[in-house]
Amino acid sequence: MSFVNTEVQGAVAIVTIDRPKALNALNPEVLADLKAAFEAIDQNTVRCVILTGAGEKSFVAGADIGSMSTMTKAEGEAFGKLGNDIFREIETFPIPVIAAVNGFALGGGNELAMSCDIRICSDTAVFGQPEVGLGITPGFGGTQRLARLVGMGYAKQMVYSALNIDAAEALRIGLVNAVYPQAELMDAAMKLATKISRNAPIAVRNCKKAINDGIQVNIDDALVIEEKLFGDCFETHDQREGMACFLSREKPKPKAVFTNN
Ligand code: DAK
Repeated sequence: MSFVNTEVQGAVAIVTIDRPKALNALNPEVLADLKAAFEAIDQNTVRCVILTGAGEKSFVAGADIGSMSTMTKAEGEAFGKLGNDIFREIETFPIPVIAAVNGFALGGGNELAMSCDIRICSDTAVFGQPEVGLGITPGFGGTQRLARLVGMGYAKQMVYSALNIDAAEALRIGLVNAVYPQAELMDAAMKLATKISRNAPIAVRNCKKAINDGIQVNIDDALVIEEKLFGDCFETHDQREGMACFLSREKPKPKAVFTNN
């Protein structure tokens, strides 16, 4: 039995973490299933992924405290690496990943959402980094990605205080892009994913890579990264078709297979 289910609707894959009895908390098995689920996505046919949690209460309520409570230093380090590796795989997954945060996103849950490209949430969502209350630091990128997303001041406040914030506050500080009534969240995620999936796939992939890689380096090097990825779009089917269709006022048909020709 897997703790992660994948459903493909058209060009969108919906990946659901399915351990609702523990509020979808991440134990080593869930992390392994999550890794397997992403690796099984057919990147030739799927153009956008939605990541969410099963049930109405929780996206992911953090790393599994029961599993962690007895870990040795070596096991803790290995667990941190397992999480960091899969979160980084999601962050650098060639196609966009939308987190549809349907409830608690605490600790590893907030960190998982932050490894996605875009976060939208339900009006019931709760975000926080409670780790210091448990005697640990955030271990799946929370000390790094939160500051990059919302700025150092607010990130430090959340991490040091271990206080949770609600959906409206998450929207105000830019942790999420939009808030929806719970019942409308998945439709909104699907609408956005479908819009993304209809755009030129090589261009969308190159945009993700340009933004991700460029943010890590100085502006001069970042612009070189952009130039290279911009150049890579030329002579592709999508560039030829997209521009020809603009000129002839027809609707472009993005190519389904990802080859640079
Ligand atoms: N782990 C394990 N089980 C959890 C859980 C979690 N994080 N969160 C909830 N559950 C389980 C509860 O134990 C309960 O199970 P049963 O007792 O029914 O068997 C069930 O889910 C329902 O939870 P509650 O009964 O507590 O539900 P409530 O609505 O009353 O409260 C809550 C919901 C989310 C406020 C509460 O469950 C809660 O505070 N949960 C813990 C949230 C939390 O502290 N999350 C952060 C975990 S720490 C690292 C790697 C990773 C990390 C750090 C370091 N390295 C290796 C360096 C990451 C750390 C974390 O994420």
